[in-house]
Amino acid sequence: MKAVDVSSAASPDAVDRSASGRALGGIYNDWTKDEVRAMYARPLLELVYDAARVHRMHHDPRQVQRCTLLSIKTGGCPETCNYCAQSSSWKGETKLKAEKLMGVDEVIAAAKRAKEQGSTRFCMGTAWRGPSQVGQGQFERVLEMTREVKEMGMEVCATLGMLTPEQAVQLKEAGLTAYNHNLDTSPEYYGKVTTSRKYEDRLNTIAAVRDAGISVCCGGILGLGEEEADRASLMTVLATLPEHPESVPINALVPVEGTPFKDLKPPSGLDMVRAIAVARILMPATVVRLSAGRINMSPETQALCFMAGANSVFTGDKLLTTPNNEKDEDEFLFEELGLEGRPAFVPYAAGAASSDGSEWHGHEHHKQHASAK
Ligand code: SAM
Ligand code: DTB
Ligand code: SF4
Repeated sequence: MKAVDVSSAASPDAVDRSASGRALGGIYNDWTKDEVRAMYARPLLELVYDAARVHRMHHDPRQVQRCTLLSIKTGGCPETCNYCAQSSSWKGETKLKAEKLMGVDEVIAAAKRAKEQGSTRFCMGTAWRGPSQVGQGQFERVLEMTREVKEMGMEVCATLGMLTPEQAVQLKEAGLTAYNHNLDTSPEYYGKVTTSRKYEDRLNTIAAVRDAGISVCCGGILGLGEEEADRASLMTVLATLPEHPESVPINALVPVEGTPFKDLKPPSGLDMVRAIAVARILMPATVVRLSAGRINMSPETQALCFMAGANSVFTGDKLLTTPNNEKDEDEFLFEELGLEGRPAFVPYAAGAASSDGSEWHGHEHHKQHASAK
């Protein structure tokens, strides 16, 4: 058989450049909307190929973090997010019963179960406009939950709505690793998603979280009726924040009966793959989370999402109010794809230490493990 000469096919460039001419894997905060739109429009497999290369420059591609969500205060929310099961505005139609804030012991028991099942991040959600809406006692209780989950050696994340800078500092002092506050969609389309708050309110909370030294978890939802240009615009906002969010969840709309968006068509699996690939190239060091909507994805689509750079999923039988993938099914998926859990507190790749200042003791082991492959 004739040998194939590959010498002329190898790239002579020391720096691997993407279609935009930027160094692949470089951390940039000055992406333009036009560049991101062009990236969004690339042939999917070319995009995924570049994203997979960026992924390998900053992450161990075999590691996918298991995270567990718990709705610690369900329903009765005064906000009007049109996708959400928990707004009190359509409680007559969703039939979702508002519950009280859970007790500390019950939450810690759930966190322990999550840890036993391999989760390294525990995220607590409240259907609040923000802690200012409730009495100080309730916020204190969330601070106590935060302290106790942190002591268990898990990353602890909360999503409590809008924060004041003082509340962000209190959460930091309690040991909170990350705060989730999504921009959901583009600034241009946001008015179609909710009118009870402004995009700027979201950006202010994100800035308060960053200033308090808590790591930022901020992403969006696909399938709210937006155009592809809105998806590119959201990605541009995220990738041009003064620092990239350490965590970017990409959700597919889960249409919930009784909500204004109940009849919207969720994005396709390949729409999710494309969004993940774009997020990976724009924010190379970030943990990109394949979030809501995974329950409707085939193993093959999920595999493409991991190839495109997703390195986190939610595990456990429930997200906040909607069902999640079965445990057995997820275990099988990890096994089939050769994936392993990502430990807690892997340093944020762009800036050495994770932004909560904690050390990751598995680092040496991780290096050996990674180089042994
Ligand atoms: N109330 C807080 C807030 O809005 O920031 C925290 C909880 S809220 C439910 C957390 C995030 O879940 C939202 O920002 C949204 O991105 C996502 N989410 C909520 N309902 C969803 C749905 N039906 N489908 C997909 N994502 C959803
Ligand atoms: C995020 O971006 N997705 C998670 C988490 N952050 C809080 C929530 C998904 C919720 C899906 C709908 C539900 O279960 O109510
Ligand atoms: Fe409330 Fe959050 Fe749901 Fe909006 S997404 S209605 S703020 S719980």
